[in-house]
Amino acid sequence: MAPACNTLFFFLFFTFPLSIFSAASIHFHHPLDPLTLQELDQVRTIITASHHNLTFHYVGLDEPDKSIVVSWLAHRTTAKTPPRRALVIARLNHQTHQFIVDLSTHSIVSDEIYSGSGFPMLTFEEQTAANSLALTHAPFRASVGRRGLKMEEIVGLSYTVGWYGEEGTSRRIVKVMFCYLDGTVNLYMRPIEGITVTVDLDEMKVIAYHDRLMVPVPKADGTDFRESKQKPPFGPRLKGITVVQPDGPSFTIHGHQISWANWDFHLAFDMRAGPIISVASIYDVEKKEQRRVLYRGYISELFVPYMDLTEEWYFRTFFDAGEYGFGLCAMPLQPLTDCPENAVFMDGYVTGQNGTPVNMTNVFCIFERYAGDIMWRHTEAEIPGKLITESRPEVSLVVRMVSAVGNYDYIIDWEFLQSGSIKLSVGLSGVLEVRGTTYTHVDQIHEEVYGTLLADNTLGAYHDHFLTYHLDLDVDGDTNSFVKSNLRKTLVSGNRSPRRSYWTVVSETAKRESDAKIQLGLKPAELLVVNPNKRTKVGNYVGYRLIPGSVVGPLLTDDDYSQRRGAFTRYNVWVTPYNKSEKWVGGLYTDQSRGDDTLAQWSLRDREIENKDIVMWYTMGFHHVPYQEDFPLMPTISGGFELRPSNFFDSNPVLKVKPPRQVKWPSCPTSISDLP
Ligand SMILES: *[C@@H]1O[C@H](CO)[C@@H](O)[C@H](O)[C@H]1NC(C)=O
Ligand SMILES: *[C@@H]1O[C@H](CO)[C@@H](O)[C@H](O)[C@H]1NC(C)=O
Ligand SMILES: *[C@@H]1O[C@H](CO)[C@@H](O)[C@H](O)[C@H]1NC(C)=O
Ligand SMILES: [Cu+2]
Repeated sequence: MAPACNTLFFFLFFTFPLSIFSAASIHFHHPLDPLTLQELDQVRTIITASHHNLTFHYVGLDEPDKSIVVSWLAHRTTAKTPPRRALVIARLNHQTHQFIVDLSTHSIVSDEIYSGSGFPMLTFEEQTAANSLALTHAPFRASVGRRGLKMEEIVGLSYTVGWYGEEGTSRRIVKVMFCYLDGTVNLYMRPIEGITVTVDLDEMKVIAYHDRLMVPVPKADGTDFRESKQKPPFGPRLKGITVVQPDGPSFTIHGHQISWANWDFHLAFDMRAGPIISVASIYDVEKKEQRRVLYRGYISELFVPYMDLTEEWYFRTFFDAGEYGFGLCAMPLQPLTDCPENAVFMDGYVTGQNGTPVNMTNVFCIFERYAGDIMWRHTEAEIPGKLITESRPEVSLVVRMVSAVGNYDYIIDWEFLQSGSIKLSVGLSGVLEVRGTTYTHVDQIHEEVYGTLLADNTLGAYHDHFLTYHLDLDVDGDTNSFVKSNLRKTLVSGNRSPRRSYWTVVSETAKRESDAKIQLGLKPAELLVVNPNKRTKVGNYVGYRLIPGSVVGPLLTDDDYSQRRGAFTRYNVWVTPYNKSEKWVGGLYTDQSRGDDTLAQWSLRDREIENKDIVMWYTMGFHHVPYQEDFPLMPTISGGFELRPSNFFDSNPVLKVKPPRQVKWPSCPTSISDLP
């Protein structure tokens, strides 16, 4: 949820030698490959040749049209890669520019000035500059003196300010808030309340200063999370544990294309979205063909509104992807702890504010998961004189990224199963955003405090996390329909049966967008994306279904300003016709947006979605009421959902999956019967 995910940034700075990018060969690319370091540097060279003093806020692949990608895939050995293009969003003279750069012709194809509401993602460098500026602001230093705090122990953090109904043009601003170290590295547990420094980012000037109240800074004691800082008593220690693959992994990676078991997909890194999974297809052994499942899937936005109305808090309604860059905040994964021993790692590249590419090492890990679970089993005990047991271990493939957006660490997993399922999960760890208070015991509190008292002087604020996924399923082809199969309670009349009631399935195919806006709740329904032009042998439409996780929806009113900006959370499921430019549910320019470019607005057109290329948007989330166990750092809490084949295969696709080869442990018995 919050600001300044830039701790590691400066260690990772990368300057590309000039000689390499001119020799860059571009014809080996998959059309959806992210821009390479060479290409990113080329983008910088092309743009800065004609534009000076601009700041780069986003650089990424301007993906080719879907039809071009699909036809490239069909002839991939012979087809020429479509021209490589970059989308660049930059600020220049207080204006937002949107450039398209063609890397094959080394030219700027278009340069549009955006004049609507909202601003691009913040850069690390401007946040750092704003924080430093705030720390040197004389009235701030006076406030610090009054509080008896040490200047050198203070850390500034840039918070996006949202929009609360202001009219007219707005300035691009952040509010810098402060935390205190002095005996801990867990600075978020030591907020310095009451002070707000408002900084104009384009001018890089302080434009407002408030010191409203003095509240004790929570103590450092007990906040540090590092092993070296922990004092006894300690918990029990487990024996060693790992996953061993003596023959290596069962997946292969060619560039960004990953193949494992029956799956084949493309993995790209984007500085806004983080991981993007594309052109996922599964090999059907019975049909002997590669079948399309998902054209593109990624997290379009993470909306994190806080519920505290105090002056230093009411505006904290963050859009982590659109404001801070979910990819930009990705952190190098730690071998052996973030990912198991059998993981392989992949780098990603982002662009710094001056256009310089940055190598983010180990941004993804890819590994096979074996956690002792069962893929399928059955014991047949009903045949007289026989006991037949058959079972298979579950082994899956996981792609992981961790993004540390300020205090929060989001663990993003895409898990592919041999059964054809894709499980998407999000783990939340890291530290809470807390408010300093005078209270040290709940019995002292007789006012609304918008949170839980977690420790002395420490209130954990109520908030939500909403993650909206873009899921462009292309089940066996582009043209799909969205089907809602309601499980309907039916009463039995007359003497038809001794039963009084039963339930049955009543399916409706959504014709238009308005038919597919779904607030999940107690009414059971199966939600399917089917191909109405393809049927199984017995005649069912081939499909995939969404199996939602725990259901969360907004508790704010629709006319609340932050909820207008986050209106895409109003429904858990939306379906829209595919449109290449409808990518970011909170709008392309999310910082200080006014809700005029959200999924909720797009879908007001109520377009036709039956037997069309459609995109499903799914919002999962968490209402977060903090508990004391979340202090000083949260054990991971997870949520997720599943995309599961549903009449996609003619029968169980993993019946004939053989168990993995047995691993012989050195000097260990391979089975119980080998034991002496
Ligand atoms: C770029 O910024 C620098 C420093 O602010 C200034 O000296 C220079 O004139 C600017 N160049 C242009 C082309 O605006
Ligand atoms: C990025 O950094 C990693 C680790 O230092 C290195 O192995 C990799 O080659 C770098 N990537 C490029 C393209 O230079
Ligand atoms: C695609 O979406 C954008 C933004 O909503 C809209 O302006 C444009 O008209 C749409 N294109 C088509 C072909 O519907
Ligand atoms: Cu939370």
